[in-house]
Amino acid sequence: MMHTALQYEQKFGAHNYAPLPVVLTRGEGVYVWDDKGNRYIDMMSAYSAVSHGHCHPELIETLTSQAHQLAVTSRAFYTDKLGPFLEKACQLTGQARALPMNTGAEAVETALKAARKWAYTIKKVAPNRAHIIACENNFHGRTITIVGMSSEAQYRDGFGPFPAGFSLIPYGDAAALRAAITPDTAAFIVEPIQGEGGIIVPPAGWLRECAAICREQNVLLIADEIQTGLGRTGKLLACEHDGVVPDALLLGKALGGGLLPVSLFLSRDDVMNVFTPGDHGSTFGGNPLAAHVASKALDILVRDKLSARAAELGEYFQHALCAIRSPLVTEVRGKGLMIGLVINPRYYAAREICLRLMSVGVLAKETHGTILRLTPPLIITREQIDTVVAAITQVLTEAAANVVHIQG
Ligand code: IF1
Repeated sequence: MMHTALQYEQKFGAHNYAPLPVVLTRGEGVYVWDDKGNRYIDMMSAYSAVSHGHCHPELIETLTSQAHQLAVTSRAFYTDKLGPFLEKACQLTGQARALPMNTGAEAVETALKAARKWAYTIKKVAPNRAHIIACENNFHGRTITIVGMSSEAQYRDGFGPFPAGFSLIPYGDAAALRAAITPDTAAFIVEPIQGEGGIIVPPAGWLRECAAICREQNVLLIADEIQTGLGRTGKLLACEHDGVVPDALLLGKALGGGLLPVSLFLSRDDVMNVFTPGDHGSTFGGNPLAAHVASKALDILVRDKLSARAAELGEYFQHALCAIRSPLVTEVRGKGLMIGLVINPRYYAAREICLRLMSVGVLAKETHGTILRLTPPLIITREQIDTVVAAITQVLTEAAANVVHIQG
């Protein structure tokens, strides 16, 4: 029996997402098309994995030429593509070494393992006593260890028991970090801007203060830049806004050029050297196809100045959004092209606004019910931003007109 694309996913898939009712069939740059030929501007860019735009021609060329040559070998052997990629990533980020994985969660798990083993072998924490601090409202992935340090009930419900050795502090609170550190503390893992948490930008200088506290207490500062990194917030790394070079760094999403899952755990020599052969690994981690595509993705990021572009266009975009002055919007926040539009839940759920935006050719996704995430590909133009702002203005104006009484 023939099913529609929607029915296929509903009938044969797991219901772990509630997608918008649109079936995408094609992508090019900032645009995607559905199965009816409608074109949309993509304001999701796959949660910032498509910063280079959909099906970037140079990245497609890199992918296909390497795919014809050598794709997956395992790490049982060296390849000609992995080393140059790791060197490039280290040079760009100021880290000494990089360990390649595939998904962000795998890189996060790698960081947690490295931090614990560093604590035992270098900091001399007693066996099985290593403690790691994270922030309330964090998002670092979906594995059992990672959701074990989440404060979001839905991410944890039904998946316990969770590994011990984690505690949470309020995001943005340096005193709480200092108070939470014990002699057993191995690391503090933090997103420079909380993405899933609702595009939460911490107070300026907070990350720098955390770095100083970690340095003073011999605690590893692990920056999870899987979403904020690679130009998204207007700098190559969001840590740069506070002049911080973390002890360890996580990259993912856009690193794969919008084509492949590629992630990295980067750190200092003394941290990375805790791994000895056989300690840790991954079937696909560091494969030559992924390494070559990711290396090209980094080249394009630098050549096309996508970080500076995100800074300039993000400011332009935020300014235009603030100028809408809709009574339905309680706040516009973010940095670079990582923007959150907060919808007043008294009037609409953000998802309703997303559905209305879809009908006028803009695809966006809500988070935590009230925040519209606006994270377009970094190649977006001013003209395309103007089109999106016009669509948002139209939708908010029409939605506000439907509200019986807007309280002043
Ligand atoms: C979902 C969120 C975004 C991440 C940070 C690690 C990971 C992510 C800062 C793990 C992944 C994705 C996962 C995806 C939705 C999306 C998301 F809303 F869940 F949080 F982007 F904001 N660190 N974030 O943002 O990377 O293993 O997915 O490659 O799980 O629904 P991954």
